[in-house]
Amino acid sequence: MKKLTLLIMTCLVMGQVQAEDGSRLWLRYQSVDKAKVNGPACIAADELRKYFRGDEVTLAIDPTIEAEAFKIEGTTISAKDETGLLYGAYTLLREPATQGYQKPYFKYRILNHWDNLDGTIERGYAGRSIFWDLDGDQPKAIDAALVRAYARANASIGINGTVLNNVNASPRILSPLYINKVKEIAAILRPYGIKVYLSVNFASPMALGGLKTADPLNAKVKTWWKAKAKEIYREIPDFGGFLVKANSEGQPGPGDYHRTHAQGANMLADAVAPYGGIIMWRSFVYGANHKGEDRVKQAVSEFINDDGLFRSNVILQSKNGPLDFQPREPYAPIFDNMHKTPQMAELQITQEYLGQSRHLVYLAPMWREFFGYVAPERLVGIAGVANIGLDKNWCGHHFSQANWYAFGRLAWNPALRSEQIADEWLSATFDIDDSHRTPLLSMMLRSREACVDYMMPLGLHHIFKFDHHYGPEPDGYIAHYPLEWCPVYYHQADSAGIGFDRSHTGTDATSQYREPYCSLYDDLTTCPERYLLWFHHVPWTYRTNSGRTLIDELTYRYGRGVKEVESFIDIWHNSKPTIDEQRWQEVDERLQHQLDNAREWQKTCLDYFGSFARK
Ligand code: GCW
Repeated sequence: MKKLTLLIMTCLVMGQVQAEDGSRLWLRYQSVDKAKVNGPACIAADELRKYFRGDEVTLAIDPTIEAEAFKIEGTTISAKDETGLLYGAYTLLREPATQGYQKPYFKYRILNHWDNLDGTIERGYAGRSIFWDLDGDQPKAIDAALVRAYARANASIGINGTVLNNVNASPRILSPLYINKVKEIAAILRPYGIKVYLSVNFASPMALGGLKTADPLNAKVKTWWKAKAKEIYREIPDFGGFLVKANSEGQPGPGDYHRTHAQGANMLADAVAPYGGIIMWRSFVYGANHKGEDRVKQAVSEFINDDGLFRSNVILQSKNGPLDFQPREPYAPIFDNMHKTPQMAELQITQEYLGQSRHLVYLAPMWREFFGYVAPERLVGIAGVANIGLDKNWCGHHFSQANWYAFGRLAWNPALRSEQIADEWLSATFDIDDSHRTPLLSMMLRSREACVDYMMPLGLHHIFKFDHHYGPEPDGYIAHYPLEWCPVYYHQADSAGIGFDRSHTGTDATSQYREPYCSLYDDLTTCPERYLLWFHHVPWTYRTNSGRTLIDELTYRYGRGVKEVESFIDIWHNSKPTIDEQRWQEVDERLQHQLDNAREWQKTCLDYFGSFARK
């Protein structure tokens, strides 16, 4: 009898202990089921009833509070509606001592999924899409439980929108079959305060509607989009709107008909305006119209004449840097040049160029750096290219979860310090005490700078292997490729020196910046070293701030990056006793791999650059 009781008890306890495979993200609350919750039945109430450690909480609807905001007084959370209550509830669960009023900083806090309808994800490194796959030629059934878990994780950090498909968009997403699927997803996300948006292919009226043109000034085209918007809103009344990649990297757009971006965007804006929808129009456009122009200048050249011409429900969405999500870029000057157009920043969570989900690189410091140049008050929102897939731990690397978390927290409050965000995330994600948390925190905070050092220090950029954007290929050159896809174009190394002259003696990209940055970057002696080779072609014998010659400084920085990763491994090994086995092992394997990669970067780049410098 005694034995049996023991067995049953053991099973009960074991049943409660969930595997630490990372699937619970930062939401590892233990259920205590003791709080009495007063107020309306809603998700906030369910979460608090289950997980709040206090005895009683009250939820109150207060119509005078702004949408999405909340107030916590004592243990009463007040908000305009259930979404505000939910944000308040997650805040209280995270920080039980929170008091006072909070509201999200940005109106639009949106994830961009580059998910294709066949289940693959462009630049996804954590498995296949959580939304899409095919069953024969039909869309596969939506996994409602998974989508709900996704919604909960996003709501817990305040994300309020999601674009469900790749910006390289298949026209099929607008077919009735897929609109129905989107409706299903929207129904799961809605109670969590998350709106759905879709990326659309500008030529959809041709591909789906059988029209001969997608010219935005053509009456039939306009009518087609209006009818499509009506059809979508009939099914999904709170649909957010469209995200558009037009005339970029082979995608169709208004330029195909000699129309401007504003003409294209406005035609779509008019279609969704009656329902309160928005158009997020991307400025990531280069190539076609700008042969020979420095690629980092092209967005400004392409869009500047459209400033002031967009409808009020169009938002221009631009990547943080002018090139393409490099480990370090100066901010994109388009943010200085569009004065009458609402703007959003597109940040990339998925680490396409920062070791993907194999390297431990915490991105909050990079995004905070960007906000140091582009003040959040100049933006109406931020979009983050998601790093989420079907992998058990959602993001491939356990520490990549921190980037999803940090994106949400910064969208809520861009003034939060990287350190605070990392600290919150670590505390919620692992069961570690202060003495073990401090070194892990230090590892996270140093990790982005380490990545810059071992990949592309001193302003180097885009010296990645062709297409997969992972390893080094500084000698990359393919004659029949566009020059702006070739690494040699970006570093310009020769026997005299290295770097891209973007000053007034070169491409004059510096002139697109506002003062003081324009002058600061233009002058070799005042250009911050972190952007040195981005803006200048510098002799090998040039003395950097440390007194070292340029080649010695590069050598020093590559070495420093590698040493940092070695130190991360030490930190991780010291933390072994406090981290659960599975996650410890999985991170450890990846750190070893990161070290091998860092050494490969160091060797490949220094051998190659040294062959010019040390001639
Ligand atoms: O970062 C680059 C990627 C492409 C991507 C493109 C874009 C979705 O390498 O895969 O396409 O930019 O942002 O449109």
